[in-house]
Amino acid sequence: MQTVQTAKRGAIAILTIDNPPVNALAASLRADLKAAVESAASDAGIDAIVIAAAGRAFIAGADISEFGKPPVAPILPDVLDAIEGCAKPVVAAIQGAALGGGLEVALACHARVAAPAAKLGLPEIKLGIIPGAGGTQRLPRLVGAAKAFPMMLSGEPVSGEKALALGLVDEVSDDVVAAAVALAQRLAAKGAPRRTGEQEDRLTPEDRAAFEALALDATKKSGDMPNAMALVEAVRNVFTRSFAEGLAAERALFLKLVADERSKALRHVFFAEREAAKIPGIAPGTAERPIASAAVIGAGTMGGGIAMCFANAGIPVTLIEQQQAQIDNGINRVAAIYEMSVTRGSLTPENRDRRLALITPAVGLQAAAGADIVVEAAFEEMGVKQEIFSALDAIVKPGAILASNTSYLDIPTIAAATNRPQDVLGMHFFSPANVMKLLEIVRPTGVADDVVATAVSLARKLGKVPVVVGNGFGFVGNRMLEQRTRAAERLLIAGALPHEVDAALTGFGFKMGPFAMSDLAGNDIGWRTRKSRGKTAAVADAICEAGWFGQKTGRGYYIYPEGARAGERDPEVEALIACISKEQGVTRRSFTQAEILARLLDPMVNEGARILEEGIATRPGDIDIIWLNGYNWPAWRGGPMHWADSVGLDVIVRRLEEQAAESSDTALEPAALLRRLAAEGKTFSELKVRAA
Ligand code: T1G
Repeated sequence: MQTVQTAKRGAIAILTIDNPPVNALAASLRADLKAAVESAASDAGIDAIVIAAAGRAFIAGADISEFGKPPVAPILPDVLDAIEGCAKPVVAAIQGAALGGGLEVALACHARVAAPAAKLGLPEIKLGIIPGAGGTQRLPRLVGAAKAFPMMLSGEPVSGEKALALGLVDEVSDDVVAAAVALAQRLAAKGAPRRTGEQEDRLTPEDRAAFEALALDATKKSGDMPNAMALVEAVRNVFTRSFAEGLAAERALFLKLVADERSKALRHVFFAEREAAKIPGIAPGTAERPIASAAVIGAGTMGGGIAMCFANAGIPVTLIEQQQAQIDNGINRVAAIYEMSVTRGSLTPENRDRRLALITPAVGLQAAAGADIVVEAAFEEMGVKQEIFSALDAIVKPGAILASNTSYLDIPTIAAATNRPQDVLGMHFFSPANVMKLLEIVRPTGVADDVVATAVSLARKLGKVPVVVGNGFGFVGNRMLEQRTRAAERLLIAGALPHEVDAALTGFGFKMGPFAMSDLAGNDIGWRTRKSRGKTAAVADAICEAGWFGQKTGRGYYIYPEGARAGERDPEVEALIACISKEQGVTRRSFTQAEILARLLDPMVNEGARILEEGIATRPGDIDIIWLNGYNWPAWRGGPMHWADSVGLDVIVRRLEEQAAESSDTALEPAALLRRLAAEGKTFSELKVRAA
């Protein structure tokens, strides 16, 4: 199908790009666009050219799915040379998102008209690369390097209005094609077009100085990300090298980054996020239940945070407790969190007041009567939850959605306490609920499709990343986290120390390691859960029996000197660990960081494979999205399943077999799916998604 249609309006050729869904610059579009420009350029009846687009996006950029494959001519720079080198004026009519290569097409044009709400940006940095088709050379020539560099470093787009103020576009109009045609006619009357690459007047010594200051700051903040440093080098070339040399240097830097593992991981995340939004068996556009108001049961840390999510999204919410004192505490905690944001300057006093006014504190479940959705965030004990759901069943209106925020309890058992199991599901928020992006939507058998679709859509309105998962102990994230926690405990007994285990994960890119994290959250939380499940962990239990609950008690796995945030090694803890190793007859040995990393992450991947076998997760990419958004897995590592693919599943299987032989933990035996993929020389990414 032709991806570019040519029409004529007088002596103006209008080339309309049409490559659904977002006009990504696939090879076919590049070829059609170059041919259409060259044809119009050689048409004696044409004085000027307008490049427009159909659909919601102008051009969404290069086709990311083509990266890593052999290039297909014409490559984008060649298309842009044809545009910029055209003897007749070429004007871009930007009605929607012009991102990445899409903006680079517009930059190669001789002028640009944008709709007020259009989005213009160079987001390549978010994919671990830099603009690869002239963006680093042309954008500074239009708006100055000091304005162009931050746009490319953040990757954030600007509106048509902002682009006009920057000098990035020449006009803003609600009818971009008509305005572009008129501008093209005026330019044609002026003669030779003004080429972006030849404009140097913005590149002043003052602009250079301002850019260098920004570059120095960027080097300090993101010196460990190669693409940020490459961007500095590429933009600096606008001052130090010719346009042609700058383009060549940019291309070389870009191609090197595309081949980097970090960029491959970020491109995997781009598609995995979009795949996770596709729910097997539920067609896009399934009718949703209207959510005009909500209620949250339980005003503890989680309940308060969940209520804030609704208020922050502008949805009125009733926050309910059993007694006045409890709801007073709850609402005061919420007010204090908002106040902290106002103090930090991230929230205006007006918005604080507006959000607080949307949260109605109440005592007694009857206050949930009018809510369209009720989220239960009460004590993590099945009896308590069944009592609440049974009472709610008699109170809330027909069609109301009942959700539990439980982090691992069985949803069907909770639903069985009501006469409306088809309206009951899990909405597992992650602490702090008003901050963490991940929302596990737990879909038990028998829940209505429109309830799931409504929950997913609501999650997005709350600014969350929803991932639909099946019902099972710990669902996906916490079930895999438990494997890492057990592995960390095993490592302490085998010879590693807390700071060595933590350093392995922070060195991998996590913000914190498991022991520092446990000290932060409170070691007694895990202790209480283990006791409720009749489980033990020698070191973790001993730490708690000593009353070392973590930061809140001044010591846990580490000692926290008065007011210190970072813990220090505690000789008493290390002596305790050595004593437990001795009691268990273990001869302690040292571990390399690589060994520690493998022992922590391989069991997680193995549990992920089991989760896929059981159908608790639909895709490996869903598991990666869960770990990126719920547990701070570093995005440029792609997630546990993507990481396993990069290590090699055969390597993971072999290491698990060695660990299983050393330990009595049968969970370390490689999962059948993992063995099969490894034996077939396959990766998780090649796993076909289960049908509906
Ligand atoms: N390449 C391939 N597929 C893409 C794509 C792209 N650039 N952008 C979107 N898609 C697919 C997406 O996977 C989904 O597929 C469908 O289109 C709708 O996307 C040379 C090297 C444009 C703001 O980073 O930000 O140019 O799931 O759900 O919410 O220097 O898509 O339907 O099968 O996101 O309306 C730089 C990426 C590339 C922009 C529209 N460009 N895209 O949002 O739709 S690198 C980007 C977006 C580059 C140059 C460099 C958004 C959007 P499916 P969607 P949306």
